[in-house]
Amino acid sequence: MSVSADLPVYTLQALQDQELISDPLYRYGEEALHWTTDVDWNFTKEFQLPYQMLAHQHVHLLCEGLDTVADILVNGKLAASTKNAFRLHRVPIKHLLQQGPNTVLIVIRSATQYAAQKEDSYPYELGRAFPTRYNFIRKPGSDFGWDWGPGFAAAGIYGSVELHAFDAAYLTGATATSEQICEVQVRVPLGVDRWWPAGYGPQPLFTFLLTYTPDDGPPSSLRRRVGFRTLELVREPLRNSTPGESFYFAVNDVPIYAKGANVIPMDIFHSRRSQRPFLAGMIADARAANMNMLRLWGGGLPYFSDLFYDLCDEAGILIWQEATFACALYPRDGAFLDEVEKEVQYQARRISHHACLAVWGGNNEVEQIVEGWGQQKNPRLYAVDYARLFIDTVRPAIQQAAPQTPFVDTSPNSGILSSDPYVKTWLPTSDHTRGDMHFYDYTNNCLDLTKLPRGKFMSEYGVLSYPSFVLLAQQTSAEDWSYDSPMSEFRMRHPGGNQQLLDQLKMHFHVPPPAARYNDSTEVAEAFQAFIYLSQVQQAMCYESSIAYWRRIKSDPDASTMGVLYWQLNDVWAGPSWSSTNQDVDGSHWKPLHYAARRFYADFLVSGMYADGNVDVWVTSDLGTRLTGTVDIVAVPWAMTSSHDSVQPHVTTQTFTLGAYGSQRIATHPLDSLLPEMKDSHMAAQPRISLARIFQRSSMEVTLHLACDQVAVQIYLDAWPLKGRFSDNLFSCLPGRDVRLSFVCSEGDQDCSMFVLRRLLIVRSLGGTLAAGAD
Ligand code: BMA
Repeated sequence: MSVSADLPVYTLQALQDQELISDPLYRYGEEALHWTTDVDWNFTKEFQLPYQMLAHQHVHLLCEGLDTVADILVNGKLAASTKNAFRLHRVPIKHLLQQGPNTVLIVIRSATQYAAQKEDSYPYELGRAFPTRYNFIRKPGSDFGWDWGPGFAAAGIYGSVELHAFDAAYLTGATATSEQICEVQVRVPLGVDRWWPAGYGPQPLFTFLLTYTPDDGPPSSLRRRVGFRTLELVREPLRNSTPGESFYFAVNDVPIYAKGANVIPMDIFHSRRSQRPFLAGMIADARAANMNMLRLWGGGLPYFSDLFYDLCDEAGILIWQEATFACALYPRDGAFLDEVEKEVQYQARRISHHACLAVWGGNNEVEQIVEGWGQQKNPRLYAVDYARLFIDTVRPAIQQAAPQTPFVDTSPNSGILSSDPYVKTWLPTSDHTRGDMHFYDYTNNCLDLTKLPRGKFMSEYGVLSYPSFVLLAQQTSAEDWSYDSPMSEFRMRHPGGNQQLLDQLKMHFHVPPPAARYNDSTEVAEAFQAFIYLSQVQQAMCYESSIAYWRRIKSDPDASTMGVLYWQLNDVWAGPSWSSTNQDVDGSHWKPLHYAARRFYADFLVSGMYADGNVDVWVTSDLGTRLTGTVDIVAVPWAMTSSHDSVQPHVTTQTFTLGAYGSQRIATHPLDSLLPEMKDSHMAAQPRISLARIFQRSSMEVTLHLACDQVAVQIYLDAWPLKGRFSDNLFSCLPGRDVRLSFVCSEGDQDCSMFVLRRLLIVRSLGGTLAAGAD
């Protein structure tokens, strides 16, 4: 079987495009296509050699994104063998070329077979969090499957394959043709406009052109855009001799509160969604949610294209850049370390000039494996392995190219005793008094703030939810639509995830019974959609409650929390995960969490918490100016209606003055005082939410007025497949007080008329689903 395809491409993508297979993500496609991982694939290109090419001194074949283990043959002769998807392979082939027709054949070997051979021949066991052997091959680990996505371990080329003919040395940026490295120092005038992360200032960028003229050849030039700023990772003792040390980024000497998320691969096939609209779309999603930092997580393909970093420079999105290691111990034989060194050098040279680059991370959760699994087996062996790879190989390779960029050897980490020599503390990675933390709690009530660690920097935190039904329905069929269906079990990749999710939901809501309890398929589909909606509302409530808490305690000496990057921003299929955006055909589709993120990451945040009969109200600011103002604390009785004699909300107004970048509690009210006579008012049945008004504001924007006859909360609107964003979502509506919002269509060829919106509009609210007594 052979098909033709343009690069970049992956095998299954090419077969799907030629309709030789159906969507690999549909139902059990992953199982049906398992055979494709155990075979080799040939990528062949026949071409006429451009005239005069052989007149040049050198002809190189440049292969970018060759995934992964491959033999490159030119006219049937082996030119090179590669085994690293993260390197640019430069292969001299002049000696194999001929005038006229030529053939390049790239045989990509089965990644699973290769990894198995490597593991079987490795002298001792290497622990990992997932069953697949992803730690024995330099390929994105999550390609083999992860706890949020399927594993196709597909073969492909996510970059380009090009012929380069030249005589003299020329500038290449990251890799010099003959490995000569030249360093260029640029004197920057003192008052140069500084680059700032989003929310802290503008992002002025300067283009410089570097030209190199060798004695024996034509000049070559390199264009780079840079932003000037200072950036530090501040790890210093805390005030009031509080045990521990700080962990925050300071840009131009201003402490930054990092607000963002973790990024997983854009797609199961790395050739897809690497184009500008997708990358710009994801960064726009981050900016729309008031984020200023993204962590490019080390378990997938964290090395994005140059364009991605350019877009982050422009948007003021700081990058926590991780090297490609996660949740496993890795080999340390010479060949492996050599591959890693070359890979990390290449990537560090390629991206380290970007203003957005805040920190380089050596790996994701590898120390946790040393700490856990390694500790049981042979702690010294695995600690030495760890140091050989991350301290003696990865770190120097990065520091050589990016000496100015802070480095952390792992995440979560508990700090270092010294940076030169670089000596780890090896303290427990769960130590909240120093470094960054990863926090997941699948048993306790996610709204119980007493269960949250007061970490210095929460670089991972997450709660599961289901993908939006409108997208899940594209990849499943009606018989799958129940949370206890075999398909829901198949798609839930977090062990025990469905039960954990159900248990958490039961703490907060009435959960609709599973499919078996219904008579007809409509009821089954409706119940499943209600379950999905509840899982998404719960996720948004948990993140809003926890992240507002971690923002509040930034000024608390023994907490000094200075960042939250929640798990995870994006998705690779319609499956249960921690994401805030679903993957949709031509971009992303926001889950309720992403609309909530826009609120809980706002530069100025008013938040409340209930504890011991009291309601505390806080104001928190990431703005560099002093703020004064008032906050209305509105207590709304569930029984409120639109009738004139209905009980009304109780408003308490609180004034405040808040210093720059401050966070403080401005009021504490006993709950009884906030709603004296309303304590035992209960929500009536499902509130009726109606479209009071709708009109076309412009060709791309529709305005809606929603009205409700009862108090309605967690109202979620969806208009899929119409592409666009609501100006707000997951909000409350009070009877007699219409909610006005708009829907702005995304660019592109779609009918954005109010009639289409009205027809597609789905409105959900909590209504009768609240657990009895849960006021
Ligand atoms: C952390 C991450 C990922 C994982 C996530 C959710 O371990 O680093 O490996 O997907 O938690 O379990």
